[in-house]
Amino acid sequence: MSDTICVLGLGYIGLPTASIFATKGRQVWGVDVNPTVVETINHGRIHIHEPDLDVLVRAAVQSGNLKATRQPVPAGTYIIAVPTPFKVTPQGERLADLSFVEAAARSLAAVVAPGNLIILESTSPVGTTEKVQGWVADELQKQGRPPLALLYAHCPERILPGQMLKELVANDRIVGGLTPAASEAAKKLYATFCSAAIFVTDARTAELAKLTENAFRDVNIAFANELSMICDKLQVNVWDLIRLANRHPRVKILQPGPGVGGHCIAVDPWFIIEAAPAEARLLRMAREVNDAKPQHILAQIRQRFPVGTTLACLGLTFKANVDDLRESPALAIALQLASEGYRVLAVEPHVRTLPPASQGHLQLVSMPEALAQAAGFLLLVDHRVFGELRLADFQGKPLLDTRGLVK
Ligand code: SAJ
Repeated sequence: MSDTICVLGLGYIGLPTASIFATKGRQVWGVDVNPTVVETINHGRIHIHEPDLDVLVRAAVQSGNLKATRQPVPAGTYIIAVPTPFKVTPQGERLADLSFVEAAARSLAAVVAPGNLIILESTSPVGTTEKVQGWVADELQKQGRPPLALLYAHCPERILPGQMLKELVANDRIVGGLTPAASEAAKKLYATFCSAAIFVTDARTAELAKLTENAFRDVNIAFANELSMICDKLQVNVWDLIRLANRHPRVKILQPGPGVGGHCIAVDPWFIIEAAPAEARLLRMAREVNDAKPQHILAQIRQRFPVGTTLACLGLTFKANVDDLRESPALAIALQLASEGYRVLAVEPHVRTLPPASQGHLQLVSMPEALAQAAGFLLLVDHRVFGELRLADFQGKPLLDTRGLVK
């Protein structure tokens, strides 16, 4: 049993992680509170989309090493990989919602044994690993069990949606234990599949490192988005500007777009802002700039196209070459236009059916259908396939290209 791994949360991080351990010969129990997810995985299928993940999960389940269940199972190592969203207070402040982490941690009290390693992979505010330790201890006490000597570490995931399986193996990792023994145990565990360097630090540094990485990207995207708004005002082509500025050896500006989506970059900086509101001024401003970008795009559309116009949105996903519509600024823009009385067509080659909330508001069409029916075009996602489009393809109809893709 000490070799067994129990992964709590079978989502975008937990499922690939559980599966890769299983394909490396470890006995893995995957735990999820959703019975449909458990059943799907036990049939060797997946409930999320990520290139090649289906093959990995099928191999893991068929080998007999990965089994899904609804309750934690006794194991040597527990990995918590549940969501850490934020909640918005009536005053508009965003505060980390650790309820899923707390529930997962408390659920472990029924199964843990002395010497077990408990790893928090979920992106979390500084101090959460210590809280996990507190929740497990509290729950043990409530259940009348004696305090146990357990090892705790934070090992943040860093994999990029769309390239998860490659990055799971190839990215350097940071492990931060509450004790040096916990760090060493966690390092040994990840060396099972991680072929890159594994750096050891303390839990608080590991927690802040992960948040810092995503905040760094958010600030840099905000710089690009702010530049694009400045350029709109000064009538300068922002794409030409960035291309030229990036010829400087120490300048590397990212790309503007219709906003920042997904579950990571638009969330994690808030965990730093919550902890150090007076200091994190730039981080807050970056979040506000990126969150305001869809409104800037909407204002441009309203200026160019009267209500009632048939518009074709090219791309709906939260970023290029993925089929993930969660927290997508492109989808939010398309739905907002539909609610204002535009007729909105959507060309989204990565999506076969729209989520229920979008059905009836947007109409999925092919590119030729969009070209035949739409009076105007909005390029919202820089999917590789749209890179083949040329201005001439739009037959003189107006195009608002939020990604600077069409030449
Ligand atoms: N975006 C731009 N312009 C750019 C780059 C991105 O507008 O130049 C937009 C995208 O369109 C998207 C959003 O930003 O809406 C985020 O996309 P992303 O590709 O930058 O990042 P994510 O959210 O898919 O994944 C990030 C990654 N973090 C970093 O690159 C520092 C990934 O490594 C993390 O594991 C992941 O967050 C996570 O789970 O935290």
